[in-house]
Amino acid sequence: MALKADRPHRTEVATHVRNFCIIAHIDHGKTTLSDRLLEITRTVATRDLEEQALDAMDLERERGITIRMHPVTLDYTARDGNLYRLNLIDTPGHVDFSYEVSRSLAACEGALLIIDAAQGIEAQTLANYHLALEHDLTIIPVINKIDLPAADPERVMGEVEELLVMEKSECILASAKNGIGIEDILEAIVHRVPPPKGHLDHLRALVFNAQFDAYRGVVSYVRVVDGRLTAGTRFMSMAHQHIYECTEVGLFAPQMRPVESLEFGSVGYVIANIKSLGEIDVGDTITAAADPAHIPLAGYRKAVPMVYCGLYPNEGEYDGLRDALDKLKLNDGALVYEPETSAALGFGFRCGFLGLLHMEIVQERLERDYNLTLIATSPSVVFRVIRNDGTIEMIDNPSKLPSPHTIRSIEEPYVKATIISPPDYVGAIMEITQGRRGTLENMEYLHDGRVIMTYEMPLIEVIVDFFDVLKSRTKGYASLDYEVIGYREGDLVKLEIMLNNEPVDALSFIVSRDKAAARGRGMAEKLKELIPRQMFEVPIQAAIGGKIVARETVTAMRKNVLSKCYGGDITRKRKLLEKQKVGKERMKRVGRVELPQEAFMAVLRLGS
Ligand SMILES: Nc1nc2c(ncn2[C@@H]2O[C@H](COP(=O)(O)OP(=O)(O)OP(=O)(O)O)[C@@H](O)[C@H]2O)c(=O)[nH]1
Ligand SMILES: [Mg+2]
Repeated sequence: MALKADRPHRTEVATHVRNFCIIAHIDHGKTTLSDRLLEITRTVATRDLEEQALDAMDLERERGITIRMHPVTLDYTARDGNLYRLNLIDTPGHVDFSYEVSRSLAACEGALLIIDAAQGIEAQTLANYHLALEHDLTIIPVINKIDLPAADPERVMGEVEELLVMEKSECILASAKNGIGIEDILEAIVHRVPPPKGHLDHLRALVFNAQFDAYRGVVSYVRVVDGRLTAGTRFMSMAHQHIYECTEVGLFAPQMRPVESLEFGSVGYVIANIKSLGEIDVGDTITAAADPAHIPLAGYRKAVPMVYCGLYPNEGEYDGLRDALDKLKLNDGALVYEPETSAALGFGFRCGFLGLLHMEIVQERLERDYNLTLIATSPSVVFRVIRNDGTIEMIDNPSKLPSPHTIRSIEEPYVKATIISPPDYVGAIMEITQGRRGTLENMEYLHDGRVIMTYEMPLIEVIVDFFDVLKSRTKGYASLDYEVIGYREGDLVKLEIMLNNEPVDALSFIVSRDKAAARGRGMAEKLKELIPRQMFEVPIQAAIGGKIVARETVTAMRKNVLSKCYGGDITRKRKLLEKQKVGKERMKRVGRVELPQEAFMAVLRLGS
């Protein structure tokens, strides 16, 4: 279909609407600030307001982090006497979820960039700032937590001038906790963020998120760009060319509240008879079925899984795991999975995640909400393998790596990593990154003495506990952000682990050749610590291309837990046996050897 420009229409301005998102480095106070905005605009009564009200998921509340973006509509009477409708989107700060941020940006004209007054600009502050610039948003810097004794707003304003090239006078000083500066923030949104522009007719709406509800089907989160959506509107999804009839539109207030219509410029939800999330894509454009637009709205970055691992259930739980993954997938577009079999672990799934935190969260939800016991294999990236005959294969599981003599080259994903740290730790950072094949691209000193270092590094080196090591070596002061920049050739080999003289596919991993032998030794030592003694001797070997590079042995022992009970108290004995059973649940029998979950994740802890 040739793209025809949409007919010119008169552009209107929704004078009293403002759409903005809240972005920041993790923990700088986005969700707490949202609380204050909900409170001051009486969107939620103070007595009903729980802390971090928008973090609705159990996991979000427990961990104190935002995982999902949350839209909410506020009505605010400004100092100029006018009533404004503000659509706010709270976003997650962790690097794994930066795609959630890019979704939110596409629905807004402005962004509040929150900066912790004690910590200053961190790696994700910069990353989010650049994302907001790419989307042409008006950025309002908010220096939060000025109530903290360690707060130094002057210094942070200096950083804003230096790094964000914005005026000091544009900064708003605030404390989300103590309610300082909240009205100034609202006024700045009203006066600095431009109102949305669009056409009165000729419906176009951007689907920036979608959730599945068991009773109502798909709830699409939309930003109406042109025209109007009402119950009864027949609309078409431009990506799939399917036509639906809208049954309800509404606002997030913060619960879903039906309204008569969503006009251009507004943010809300749409319910139609959409049975599964596969029928509508996040990033899709909704248009009127009777008079469709020709050009879909520009979307945002799609979520690409970066990290893969195998998830293996206990015996008899395979179907349960499949159902649970199907259900989770309904509300987690970034999760991918497909069945896989492992010689060692049996039937399971190969799953793809945005990063390690995402992986942890999915695993925790599967275990908790669906009552499964899982063994996770060590995380891997996707390698690009070029065979001698020129064919290319994408390998997300080290055990699937073809035999070395059929391979011309192996390429791996690289990232650009940005680290911000006080100068005292530069030496430590250089040491860590060098050990991980990082090359320093740039190093800059800020006025406050801190250093911004930019590295190019293989992604696998970043996901394998880089962040933990960085945090511990810099006493928690360094912050990290990274983005994938493409594939590069590497001198890579597969390291195989053998237990009891049998290779265990689930323990093999791909590593750079010059580090392979050392990693093999580290792995063998770690496994020796982790594998409980069995009734027989267990040899552990690490091999590269059939050549053994390390060997350890777990000596045999007969373990009798009951020997601890002197008296004949049978309930006590039962308790002990029960306890042992619980301890065993996370064990997997591989050949004749019982392996604990930690053994599969040992690769992750080799660096520390
Ligand atoms: N002292 C002080 N603490 C604050 C302030 N604002 C937020 N906090 C605290 O900072 C921590 C993080 O706050 P959140 O609002 O969850 O931060 P966030 O930016 O939403 O975090 P993520 O969504 O996980 O990126 C919490 O313990 C808050 O209580 C403030 O103004 N002053
Ligand atoms: Mg939050």
